[in-house]
Amino acid sequence: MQANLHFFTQSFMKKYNHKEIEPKWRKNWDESGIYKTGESKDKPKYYILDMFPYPSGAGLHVGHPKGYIATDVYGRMRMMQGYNVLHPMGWDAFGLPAENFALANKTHPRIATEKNIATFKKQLAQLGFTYDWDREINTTDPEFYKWTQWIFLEMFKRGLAYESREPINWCPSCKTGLANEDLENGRCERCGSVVEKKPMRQWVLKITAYAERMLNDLEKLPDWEESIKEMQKNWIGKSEGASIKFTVILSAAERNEESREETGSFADAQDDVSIKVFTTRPDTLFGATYMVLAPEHELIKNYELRIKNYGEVKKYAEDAKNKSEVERAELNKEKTGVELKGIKAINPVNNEEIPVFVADYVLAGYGTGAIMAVPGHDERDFEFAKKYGLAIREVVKAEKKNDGECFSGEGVSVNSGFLDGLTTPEAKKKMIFWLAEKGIGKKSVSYKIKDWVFSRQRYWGEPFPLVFCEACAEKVKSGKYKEGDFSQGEIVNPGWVGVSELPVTLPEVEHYEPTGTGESPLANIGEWVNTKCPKCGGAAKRETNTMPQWAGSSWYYLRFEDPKNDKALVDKEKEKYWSPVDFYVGGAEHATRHLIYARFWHKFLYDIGAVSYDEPFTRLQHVGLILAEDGRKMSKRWNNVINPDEIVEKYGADAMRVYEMFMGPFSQPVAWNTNGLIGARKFLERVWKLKSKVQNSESQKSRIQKLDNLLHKTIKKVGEDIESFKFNTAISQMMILVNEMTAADGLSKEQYEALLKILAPFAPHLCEELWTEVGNEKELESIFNEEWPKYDSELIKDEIIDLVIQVNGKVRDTISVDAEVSEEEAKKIALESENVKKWTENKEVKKIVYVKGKLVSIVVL
Ligand code: ANZ
Ligand code: ZN
Repeated sequence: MQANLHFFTQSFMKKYNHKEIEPKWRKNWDESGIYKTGESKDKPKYYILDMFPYPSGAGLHVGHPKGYIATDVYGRMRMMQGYNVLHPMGWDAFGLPAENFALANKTHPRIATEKNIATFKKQLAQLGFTYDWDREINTTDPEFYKWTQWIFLEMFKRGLAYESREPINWCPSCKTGLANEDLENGRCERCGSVVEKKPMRQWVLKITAYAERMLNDLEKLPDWEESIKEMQKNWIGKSEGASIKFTVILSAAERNEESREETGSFADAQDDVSIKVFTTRPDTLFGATYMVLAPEHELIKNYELRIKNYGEVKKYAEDAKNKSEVERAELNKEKTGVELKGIKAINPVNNEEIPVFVADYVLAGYGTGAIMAVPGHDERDFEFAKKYGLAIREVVKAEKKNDGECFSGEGVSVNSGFLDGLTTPEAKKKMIFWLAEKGIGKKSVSYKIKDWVFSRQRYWGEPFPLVFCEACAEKVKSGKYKEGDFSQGEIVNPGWVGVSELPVTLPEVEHYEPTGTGESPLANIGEWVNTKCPKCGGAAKRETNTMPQWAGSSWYYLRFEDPKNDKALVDKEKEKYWSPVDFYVGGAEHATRHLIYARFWHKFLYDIGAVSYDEPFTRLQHVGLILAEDGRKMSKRWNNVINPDEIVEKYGADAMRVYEMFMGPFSQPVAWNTNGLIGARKFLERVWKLKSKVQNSESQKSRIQKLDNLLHKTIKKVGEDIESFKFNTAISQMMILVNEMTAADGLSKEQYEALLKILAPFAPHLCEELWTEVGNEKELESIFNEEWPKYDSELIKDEIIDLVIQVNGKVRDTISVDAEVSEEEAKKIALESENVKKWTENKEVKKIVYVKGKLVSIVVL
C-alpha cells in the first residue's frame, strides 16, 4: 500500500518543464485572442507603453526587455483589475542606426530593417508579452509616415518650419547635420566623432515657440520622476534678465587720427553702432569694465577696417571655431581672448569707455552672442580680467566674502550710484526701469533650447512633402498674390510649396550612401527630384533632405490608438478614449531628446485640434540599465553580451522575467548574474512543487489558516509594489510566502490559487499551467481573466506584537502583548514589569508615552 501510494504521487509529480509549457501557452493565448484590445466602453482604460525600439542588426540582448517585462507585469495586473489594457509594440526603424547597419552590411536599408524586425519580433515573442500585434506600427511604412509628413506640413503651413543657412552641427563621419539634442559632450551621439560647425541649408522647427509652455506644463506632471523634469527644465534653460545696448566708438587714439585726416567720426560713418548683450544681472552694470564678443559675432566681420589688429582677431576667431561648445564653455579652462584695438564701448550707466574683446568663452548661440563683463561678480569674467589686467570693481556687497575672490551671489548694491543700498532683486528692477526710460535696454528672457534642426542629408528617413518652385518664389517675393494664395509657411519660405498629396514616398535608389557634399543621395535621382509645382503647375524640384530619426517617434504613441486609419492620424473618439498614455516606460537618455520633441509635437497637435489633451504621457518611469556580468555595458566590443534566446532555452522565459524583475531596484543599473537567474528558476520550481501540497481535508483547516496572515500581507504588498514599480520587493515577499507554504503541512486550493494569481504577471506561462492543473481546465480559460485577489484587512493584523519598554530612554524590557492592546492597558503592563520596576521604584513617574503597537516610554525623576 505504502509503496503503491509513493508510486502514485511520483507519477503525478510531473517535472517543471518550461520547454513544454511556454510554447503551449503562447499558442493558446494567440488562439483565444486574449490580448486583443478593443475600445470596450464598459471598462476603464489603461494605456501602458514602452519606448519602441529601433531594430538594430544585433538583435536583443537581455538588457533590452527589462522595461518591456515591467510594463507587461503592470499591464497584466491592470487586466486582472478589470481594465481594458492597451500595451502595444512597434518599430522606430528610420534613421542613422538602421542606415549605418545597412551600409556596413551592403544591403538596402529597407531589406535590412525588415530582417531585423523579424528577429526582434521572434525574440520578443518568446518572452510571452501581451502585445496586440494587430496594432503593430513601423515608422518606415508609407501608411505611417504619411501622417508624419502631414504633421510637418501642418507646422509648415503655420510658419513653424523655416529654412535656414545658419552654421549647424555637422558630423564628419555620419556626413549629416545634427540637432543639439543629438550631441553628447560635443560629440555625435551615434558615432562619437567630434562635431563641427558648418553652414548648411536646412529645415528648422520652431520649438522655441513652445519653450515657455513646455516649461510651465511640467507642473501638470506630478507622476513624472523629478530628475527627468529637472533635466527638461535645464534643457529648456530659461533665464530672466535684461538686454542692454552699448554704443561702440573709436578709441581716443583713433579719434585723434581721424579728426586730423578729417574723415569724420566713427559715428558719422556708421550710424548707431552698438553691441547688444543679454545679462541676468542688470544690477551689476556699474561693474561692467569690459565687453566680450563671441568669435562668430558679426561686428567682427563688419568692422574689419576699424579693428586695427584685425589679422590677430581673425586668427583667434578662426581657431575658436575648431573647438567644441562644451570645451569653450568649460568653467575651469584657461581663458583666452584678444582685444579689438581701435574701438571701445561706452558703459551707458557711467559713460566710461571700456575695451572690447573677442573670447571663445562667449558662445554665439546663446543670448545675443555678446556680454558685458563684470569681473567682480562673474567667475569667468574674473579669471579673464586677472589674466589681462582689467579693472575689477565691487558693486555687490556680500554678507560674508573672502578677499581677492569673486562673489557671484546676491547682496546689496555698492559703488552703483542710484542703486546703492538696494538688494539685488530691487536693484535689478530699478536698473531695468532706468534702461527702459533711456531706451537702451529692457526686460528680456533667454532660453538655452534652440530651434530644432530638422533635416538630415541622408537617405533613410521621411521625405519632406515640399517642392521648390521658381515661379512661386518670384510671386511671393514680389508680393503680387492674393490673400490665401500662399500659406504662412510658403510666405516665410519663398518658393517652397507644400505637397498635400501624401505620402510622398521614398524612391528606390541604387546608391544610398551619403554624398558628403551636404546633399542627400536623393538629389541624384533626377526623375524623382524634378516634378510639377502643385500650386502653379510649373517646373519644380523636390526637397531632397529627409527628416531626422526623431520625427516618427514624436507622435507614434497616438497611432497605436488607431493604427489603420487612413482618414486621420487618429480617430477623435478613439483618441479621447485611449489618450493620454497612462504610463510610459523607457530609457533615461530620452529625457532631453524624444521626450522634449514628443511634448512639442503633442502640444502643436493639441493647438490645431488633432488631439484632446495637451500632455501626452501622464506617468513616466525610467529603466535602469542591465550591465554585463563584468559590470560594463553590454557590447559586442567587450564580448560580454548575453543573448536572451539562450536564457529562454535553458531556464525559460518565466525564470528570465522573474529574475530581471528581482535583480534590484528597477530604476538602478545592475549587473547580470547567472546565479541570480538560477535562484529565480529554483523559486519557480518550488511554486511548481507546492501543487502537491494542496488539500481540502477539514482536519487540516486550522493549520492551513495559520498561513492566511502571511498570504494576505503578501497580496497587499505585491499589489502595492507592482503599482510603484518595486518588483524586487514584491518577489522577495512572494519568496517568503512560498517558503512558509513549503514548510506548512498543507495548503488550501484557495491559498494556492491566490499565490498563482499574484505571481502570474511575472511568470505567466507557469501560472497558467498550474491554474489549470488545480482544476480550472475549461477550454481557452485563462488566469488573466480572473480577478486580482483582494486582501482581507482583518487577516493581515498581527495578533501578537513585541512591546518595547523604555525608562529614561533606555530599553529595560520587551513584552509580548496583543496587537490590539489599549493605551491604558499597555501602560499598566509596562509599569508592572519586574524588569521595569527595578528602575522606577521609589522614583516619581513624570511622564508615560505610548507609541501604538511599539513602545511605552517612561520618564522618572
Ligand atoms: C553680466 C553678469 C554679471 C552676468 C554677473 C552674470 C553675473 P545664464 O544664467 O546661464 O542664462 N552670458 C550671456 N550670454 C552669454 C554667451 N553667449 N556666452 C557666454 N556667456 C553668456 O547666464 C547668463 C549670464 O551668462 C549673463 O549674465 C552673461 O553674464 C553670461 F555678476 O552678464 B552675465
Ligand atoms: Zn509654383
